[in-house]
Amino acid sequence: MASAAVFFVAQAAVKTTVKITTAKYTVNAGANIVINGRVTPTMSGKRINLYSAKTRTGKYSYVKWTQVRNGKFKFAYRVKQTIYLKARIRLDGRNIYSAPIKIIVRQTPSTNTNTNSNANTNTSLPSNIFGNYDNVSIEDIVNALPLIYDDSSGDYVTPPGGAPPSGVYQYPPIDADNIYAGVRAGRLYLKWTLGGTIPAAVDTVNGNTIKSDAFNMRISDLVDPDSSNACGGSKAIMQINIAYHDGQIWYNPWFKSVCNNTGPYGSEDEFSYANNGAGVAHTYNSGIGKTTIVYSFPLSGLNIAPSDALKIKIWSEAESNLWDHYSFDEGAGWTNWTVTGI
Ligand SMILES: [Ca+2]
Ligand SMILES: [Ca+2]
Ligand SMILES: [Ca+2]
Repeated sequence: MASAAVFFVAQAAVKTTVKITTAKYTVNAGANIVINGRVTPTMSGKRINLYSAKTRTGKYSYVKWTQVRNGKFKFAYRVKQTIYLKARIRLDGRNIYSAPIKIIVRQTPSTNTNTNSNANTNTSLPSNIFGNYDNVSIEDIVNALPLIYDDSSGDYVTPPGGAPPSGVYQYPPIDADNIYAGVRAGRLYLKWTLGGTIPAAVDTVNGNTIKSDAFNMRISDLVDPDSSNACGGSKAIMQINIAYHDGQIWYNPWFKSVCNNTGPYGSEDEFSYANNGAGVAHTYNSGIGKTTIVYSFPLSGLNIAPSDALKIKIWSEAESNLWDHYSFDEGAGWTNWTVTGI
């Protein structure tokens, strides 16, 4: 996978400025641009938004966000076409804008088989789907996955932060119902059944524009994960999010594993892991337009193996233009899970 490093430098003393040291980069279509940033002072927990535009002076649209950890932040952005990116940092109530970085994309095929080429030809899929997905049928795997967690339906909860003051909205596409998981040929496959259909176009509801639906799972190998001082007892965290922006829909499955720091933490965003990587959304019979989401990760990246006796904890969330947690669902806490080959 091609990657490139682009550095933002923000200096916050009396006057805050944002400086970009690399303003142009040329990569192949489908490459994963890694944007590393440094912030001074460290400002842990500060949110940084990434925006994209088709021209330097064009309208910039929100792509994704991350948080500063120990003075650093990082975005991974998969590029399809020549584009401009910039990060927006909010400090002391003011928005600090960076200058645009031009990402020039050569339209050559990527050699990464996990990379979406948008040339998938299933006629049921719109042409505006991007990210890491594969439309080839894996129904034999999906149908063999054992149930690992049975969540209730319609059981939305309000998380500690980011929710509307009157409580979260009920948004069926993120309402976890059942979760299935199993291993074949070195990959962990996961399937969630949901309370509603994942929208095939940007969804506007209750005056909110839904920006992403995200499904999360943490893995622990501890008897009592919550007593751990290392990444909340998690040896790995997995997410798939489906993001809607610029008329595009993006599948973003990712993982982090092998905790490499210890608390006390200001927030869970300060957990740090040695490994991170991407997974694949399997969209033959799930994903947008369906009431299920199926995705997979390399077992080696997760640092787990068949027969491992572990624990899992799950949650899911929808982000809107107004609320980080427009809707939220979670499991009942740490639940035993034995990694099963299928
Ligand atoms: Ca549920
Ligand atoms: Ca259920
Ligand atoms: Ca629940």
